[in-house]
Amino acid sequence: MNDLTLAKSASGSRRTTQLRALLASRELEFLLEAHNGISARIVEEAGFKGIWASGLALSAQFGVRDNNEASWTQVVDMLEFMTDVTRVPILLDGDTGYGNFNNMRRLVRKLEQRAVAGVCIEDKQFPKTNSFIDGERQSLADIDEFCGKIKAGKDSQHDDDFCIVARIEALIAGWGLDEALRRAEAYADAGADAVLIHSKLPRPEQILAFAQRWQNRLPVIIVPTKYYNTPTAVYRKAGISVAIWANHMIRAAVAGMQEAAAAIRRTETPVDVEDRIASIGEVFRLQGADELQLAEKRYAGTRAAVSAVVLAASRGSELATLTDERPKVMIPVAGKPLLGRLTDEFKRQRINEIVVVAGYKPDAIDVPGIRILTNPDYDRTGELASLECARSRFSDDMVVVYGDLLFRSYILRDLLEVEAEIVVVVDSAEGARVSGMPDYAYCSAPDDRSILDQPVYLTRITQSRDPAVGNPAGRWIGMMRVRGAGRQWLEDALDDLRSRADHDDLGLPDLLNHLVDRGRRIAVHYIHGHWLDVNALGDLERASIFTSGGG
Ligand code: SPV
Ligand code: MG
Repeated sequence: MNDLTLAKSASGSRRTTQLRALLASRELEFLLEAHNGISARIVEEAGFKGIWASGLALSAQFGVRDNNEASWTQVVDMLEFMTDVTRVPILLDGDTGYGNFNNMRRLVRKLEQRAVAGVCIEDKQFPKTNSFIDGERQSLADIDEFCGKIKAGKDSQHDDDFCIVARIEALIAGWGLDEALRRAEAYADAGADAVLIHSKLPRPEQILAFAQRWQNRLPVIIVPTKYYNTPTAVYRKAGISVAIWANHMIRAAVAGMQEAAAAIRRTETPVDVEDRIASIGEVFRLQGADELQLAEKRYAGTRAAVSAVVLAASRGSELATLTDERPKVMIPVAGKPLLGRLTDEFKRQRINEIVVVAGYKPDAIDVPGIRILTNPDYDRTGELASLECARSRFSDDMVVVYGDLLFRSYILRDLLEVEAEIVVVVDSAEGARVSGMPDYAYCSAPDDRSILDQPVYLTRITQSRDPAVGNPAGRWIGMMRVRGAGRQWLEDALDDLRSRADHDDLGLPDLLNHLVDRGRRIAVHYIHGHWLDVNALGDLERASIFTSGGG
């Protein structure tokens, strides 16, 4: 459910129609109070078929009294937040209608515009006071004037099913049952859709006496705040239509907040309350954060999250004493470790899930924002085994890269634009200085920038030139992207290769060759220089020139 603006329910009926059905239902129905968007959502999720937008609770969440201190437009604005995030009908506690018949007319029109299903008005004077504060001292509205307000409201509604509930305060104000019934008759004649009979006694006898004499001429709504412990079977037997739990969400929120505030203040830490309060994730869920992420993919052209797997297990013993205490990827280049430079590049492309497979001296890896996994057999296994170590963190879109690479930012940025299941980055620059063991890439076509968008596929990677296969089109730089079905290809290949006797010696080129042999199309993304890897001491000087903009 995340069309947050729908006025209709999942069943397709309008909220007004649903509220009318609740009032007409032969079952006892329940509304629960809500006072803002998130509480409304919680009430709906709990399974309530309707919401009571309580004047008391709405005032309280604003931090003001239930005396019409909040303006009615402030109330209606809050109702819009509530109807935006729910589909069940909302019955507004509209106090006295916020004025005379004319204010009532405007109120009804505004409520319809905001998808509120009905309004309950009480026969007191504006500004009202909550019924539980000196109820006897409150003067009731003149019956004729109040009937005029009901009629004006009914005449203003555009949707026939919009409900106007007439609330009778005669019992609260100490007038007795006969006056309550006299008023109920008059309000029914004026066109009310239901009556709400309110009582502040701790037992239900007043409302039961009313119900017995009223005989359901219109549906009867009750608010068992003071007589809350009456079994609901009693209401069913009395033929009550709707019981409203009128203030329980604001009271739950107040108690929860007071407890948390006191504990955090007392202990100077949220540690004690952390497990008792909602997680941030739960708050995001109630806000519908997931829906926005989906919408972003659809409308904002935002690419799905890409992750990175960095293979950084080897010591790099060619780098002599520089790696006595740290793996190669932690050697600083112009003051920053290689791995730090690499993760900076990822972050620049909003790749934030970075898994580094360490091996040699993993504790010496100190780079923020990465997840370190370890290949315990790094000294007798190859890159394939390290990649296996990261398998539990594979994602549907990931860049796999050697940890000793330095490259210009555009190389990764452009790679992220390529639409292929698996794509390898191949440098077609002739005569690039080579240290270590180059990975020669043989491809279906050479790098020809005059032919745009020509798909090129990998045919083989070898570590020495192989005249039998022809001329290499360039060097694989040790970076690839795997996405969509490519992830399954990769995992299948890892499974296939596990049974090979030489498994422990295998590297990523063996994996790529196996994929090619299996008929998988590995796309080639050509670049022309602008990268280097660090294999030997001489590379470090080049690396430092490279990072200062040269190379
Ligand atoms: C409300 O919830 O604001 C009500 C019910 O009007 S009561 O507080 O009982 O008056
Ligand atoms: Mg109220």
